[in-house]
Amino acid sequence: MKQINTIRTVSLLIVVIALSAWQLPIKETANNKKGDIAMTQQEKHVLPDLPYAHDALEPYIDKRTMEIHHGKHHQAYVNNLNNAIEGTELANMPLEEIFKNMSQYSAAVRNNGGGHWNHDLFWKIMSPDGGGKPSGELLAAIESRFSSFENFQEEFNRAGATRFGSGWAWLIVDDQGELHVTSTPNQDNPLMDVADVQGHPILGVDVWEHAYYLKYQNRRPEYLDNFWEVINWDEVSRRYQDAR
Ligand code: MN3
Repeated sequence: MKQINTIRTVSLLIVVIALSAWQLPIKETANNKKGDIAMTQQEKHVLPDLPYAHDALEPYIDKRTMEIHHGKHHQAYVNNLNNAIEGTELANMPLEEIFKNMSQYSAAVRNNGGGHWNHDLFWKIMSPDGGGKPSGELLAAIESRFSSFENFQEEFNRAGATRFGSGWAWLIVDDQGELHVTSTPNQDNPLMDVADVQGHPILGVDVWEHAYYLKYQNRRPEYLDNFWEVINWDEVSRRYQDAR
């Protein structure tokens, strides 16, 4: 019995010593690690899920384009953005805040921050149940600003078709609540202080070749015509109300 007690005590001691020896350095590492992980989780931007299947926008936007566009291009913007802001003051700043002073930051933050934000909007303002026209206040505002919905479509398509090289066409709401059609090069957007025309985007179309080339090749205007078939007007209207 005494022997068992001694063994028990010795074993317990060994366990306690082992634990404290193990815990001290581990605890420190664990704290550091935990800190890093927690910060990292806070800092990291993540690729949003598509709100529909890759083939859901067929026949207007093909499955393969959606797979590459979302899974490769958008993912790359997210990864490169995270790399560009890691350990900087921008790591915990919302993109919209960064855009306000975009001219002060690097091209990597501008291209990849814009790329992430723009595509996040793009996936959401499309839907397999989209198309048609908006209704209510947004339709009234479009008709009042552009004379008719058809005129607005023409102006928007023209903005997309005439944007030289890569970029985006937008419908934005300015500080006075007025609608404007505009376009930006590369991954810029109208929230950025570098944009010629600034405002809050409520609708945007990606006119980079990667958005349409597999299905439409060089026929950007045809892609733009078909884009209207997948616009999620409920989401655009929601953004219109938010922006005002
Ligand atoms: Mn794109």
